[in-house]
Amino acid sequence: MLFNLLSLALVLAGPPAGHCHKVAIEAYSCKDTDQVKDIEPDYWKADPQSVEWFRNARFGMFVHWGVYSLIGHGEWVMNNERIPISEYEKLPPQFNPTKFNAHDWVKMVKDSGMKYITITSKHHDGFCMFDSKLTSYNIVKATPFKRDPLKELASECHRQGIKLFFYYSQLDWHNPDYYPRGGTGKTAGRPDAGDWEKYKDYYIGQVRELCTNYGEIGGVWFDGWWDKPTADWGHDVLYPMIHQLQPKALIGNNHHVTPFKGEDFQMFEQDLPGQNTAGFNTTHQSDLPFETCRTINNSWGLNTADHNHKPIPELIRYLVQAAGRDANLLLNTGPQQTGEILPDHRERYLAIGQWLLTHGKTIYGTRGGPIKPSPWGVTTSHGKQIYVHVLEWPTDGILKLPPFPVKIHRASAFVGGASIPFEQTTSGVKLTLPTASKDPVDAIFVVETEKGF
Ligand code: H79
Repeated sequence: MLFNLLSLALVLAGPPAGHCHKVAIEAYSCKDTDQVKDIEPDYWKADPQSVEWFRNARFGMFVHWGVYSLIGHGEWVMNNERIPISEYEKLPPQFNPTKFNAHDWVKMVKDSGMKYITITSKHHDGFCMFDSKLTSYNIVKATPFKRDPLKELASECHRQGIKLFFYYSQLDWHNPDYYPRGGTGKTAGRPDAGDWEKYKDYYIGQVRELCTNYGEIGGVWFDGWWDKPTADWGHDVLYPMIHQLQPKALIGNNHHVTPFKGEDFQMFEQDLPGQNTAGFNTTHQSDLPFETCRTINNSWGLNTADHNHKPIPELIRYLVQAAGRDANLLLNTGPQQTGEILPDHRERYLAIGQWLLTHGKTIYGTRGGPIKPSPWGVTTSHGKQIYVHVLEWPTDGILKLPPFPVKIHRASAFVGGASIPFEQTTSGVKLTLPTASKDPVDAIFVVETEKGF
């Protein structure tokens, strides 16, 4: 249906054959590992202050938006419905999200208590949601919209004090040089030939554009590595290049394996650190900051059939569960083809923001623990204060905690601040929870200790 609406021929001038883009830092074209050794040590990691900022931020918005949003069957539609490139290329001429309003998005993010946005600059379908000189398969050159939404978003983020991260798919179902193919994208109709080195030039060059043309960015969030886990992806060049161009930017990669050298945070998809409902979150937990991404319904890109939006209390409790495991929550939305955020999602984000207005002190700037996540809930801490988040109320109203290695001065209800009885012995700590503090979302108590632990 959608494909029949317009039969405009789209000129798809990819990078001219044989043209090699000079992309990364000097070492790039050289395979000599000695050159890699020469890369300044500073370029292997992000500025520690911005890593600290990230750890404190705790809550961000993930955005999956692309020409797939026109179909409304999620961002994998090209692969799942076996749409060949020749058909998929009919989407960009129909993509005209004139209701996209960067100011409005960023304001909603602020009002929701989120500190950063991570948005798809290119998903697996290969279509670029930013102005790229390396392909005309991009939103400025191939759509009637002609605007660069990432530019508009970057300006608004700078204006309103929100950090902007770019999701970038290393996997590409459109570029013919993504060859040999990986595990997916085999029905795109590409010839069985291509030049992997050219693809690396292309993709690293695009990341260079993202790190050059949008002012200061918060970081780059890679995905798709798992499509070709044995390939040479040029990370030894890619990662230092990003840190050189954007010293404050954090690098993360959704490869589902132990973090690689040069990465600044470890991510988990649809699972809390330590959980594995998705099946691929078996990775060892590193010392890097954690982030977990989660869908509001069950889809990343717009899926018009998926109305299974999680209730607000469940989302708040997930944010609390993430913070209790020392992880940020990156909560996803798939905007519509018009450029608008679904009202069902907007309403949920804003409700979390309302909750954070009164409870944010127990989330932002905290660290997960010191008591490990338990069936009754989690703890977060800030200096001498330990915030006890009771998610399952104990039947007898007594919360039993393991022994504390420091003296407790006081225990109180977070809301209202009234003291509550506590008992500290060498075998453990007991808090007597007043029924008046019951809260079906999260009942928070503050334990003040002599010194943090
Ligand atoms: O962008 C969203 C999804 O489109 C993308 N990542 C999120 C953030 C995504 N791609 N795939 N998946 C999510 C889940 C499927 C993963 C699999 Fe595999 C790829 C299953 C088999 C191949 C990686 C490798 C995980 C298991 C093996």
